[in-house]
Amino acid sequence: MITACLFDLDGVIVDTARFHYKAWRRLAAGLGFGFTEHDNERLKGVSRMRSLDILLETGGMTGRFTDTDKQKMADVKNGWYLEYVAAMTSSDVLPGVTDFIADLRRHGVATALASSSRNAEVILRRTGITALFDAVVDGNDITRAKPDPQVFLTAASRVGAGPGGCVVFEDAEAGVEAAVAAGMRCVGIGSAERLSHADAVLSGLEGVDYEYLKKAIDHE
Ligand code: B16
Ligand code: MG
Repeated sequence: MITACLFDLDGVIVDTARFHYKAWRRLAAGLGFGFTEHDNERLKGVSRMRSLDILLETGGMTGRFTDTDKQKMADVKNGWYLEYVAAMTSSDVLPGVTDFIADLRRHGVATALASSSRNAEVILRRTGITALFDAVVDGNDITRAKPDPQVFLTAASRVGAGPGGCVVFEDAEAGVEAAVAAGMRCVGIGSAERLSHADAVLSGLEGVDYEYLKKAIDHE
């Protein structure tokens, strides 16, 4: 039984991961070190301040800055990120997302956004998809970021669903871990090797509908 589907934002609904990467790489360049796409994988799904710590660790700069310096760096990165986001339109919604969510709702499945990002609302507005979700839970509503299950448990309770009836869609390892910790089923979006703890892995949501989802996660 599927009562609710909970969607991660970056990497599942929209491809903002490339904007996060561009902004973090720009910050790293300013600090004098390179930051590769491979390095960036570790930042997916985790909070802004944890991302900064991982970035500084990659550049061998752990412990070099005060908390105030780090807050300033995170603010600068976020300013650049928001400049990139300001140029987004409805064409940035990933293929299949709108049709899939509409089909879920036709079948009476509740839908919620469950993102670690504090910028989720602005991204939903820019791309015109706020109305696709019965509830929106983001980085402003939680105190513990993924891999903690808090964001998914909060989203489930907002739509009145128990964890056992929820299916999470996630592109980050930290997010899959969070879904498993919440006692929910999880569809990974991306590489099966990287997201090996998910119940099923898809390359994206294009062509996916409610019936397809039921078959994909049906292990019983
Ligand atoms: P912000 P998600 C996450 O969003 C991103 O994957 C992660 O890379 C980012 O650091 C985090 O949001 C915080 O984002 O700086 O915008 O608050 O994948 O959970 O939708
Ligand atoms: Mg993500």
